[in-house]
Amino acid sequence: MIRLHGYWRSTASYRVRIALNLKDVDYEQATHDLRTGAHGADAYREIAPQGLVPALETDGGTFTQSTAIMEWLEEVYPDPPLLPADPPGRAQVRAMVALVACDIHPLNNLRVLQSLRRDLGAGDRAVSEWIARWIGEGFSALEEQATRFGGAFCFGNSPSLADCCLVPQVFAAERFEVDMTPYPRLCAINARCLDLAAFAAAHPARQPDADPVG
Ligand SMILES: N[C@@H](CCC(=O)N[C@@H](CS)C(=O)NCC(=O)O)C(=O)O
Repeated sequence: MIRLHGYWRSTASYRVRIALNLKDVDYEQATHDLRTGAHGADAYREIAPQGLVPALETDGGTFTQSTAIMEWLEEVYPDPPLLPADPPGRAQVRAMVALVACDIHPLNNLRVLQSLRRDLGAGDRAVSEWIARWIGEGFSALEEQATRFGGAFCFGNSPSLADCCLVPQVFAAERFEVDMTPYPRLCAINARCLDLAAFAAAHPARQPDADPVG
């Protein structure tokens, strides 16, 4: 049994959905609506003490933090590999993962944006500039790293954990209307990924808890 606790529009959950799909692992989903604060419920904190999504319940334990979950998947389901075989390659992929997961995403997630508005009095324009700044700084560096180490994908010519992080972050950038034209390589990799069934099936709009279109 594998149950992914997530939310359709959560980019950290989206990362894990991609990795599960790439490894062809069956899973069920439990949704926690971030808009209503459902992720803060006591019952969910029993599963995930931080009250954040995603969390992965498995027969081998319950795990939190999307990057730890993806590394667990890599160890338990090694095929296909989402990390290169050689240590330098693995370090480069993990650096790209950290760039997105540690240096972009935390600055733009829901509770930080809520705090900017509520605690610091930021208005819509200031919040938009904040989001664009941190995504822009991160994507500028990631564009360069993907140029140095990438081919068809962020690293080399097969999908890796770096792509599992890139695609959801591009989704967020587009949702927040960040200009993506300075990052042609990231845009090309994102498009190539979304052509693959594993990435397409993980897209927020295709999740059972997604808002109906229209
Ligand atoms: N570092 C964590 C981040 C988890 C996280 O912030 N998840 C977001 C959704 S993408 C969340 O639960 N946000 C709720 C909130 O900020 O209140 C991970 O990679 O799993």
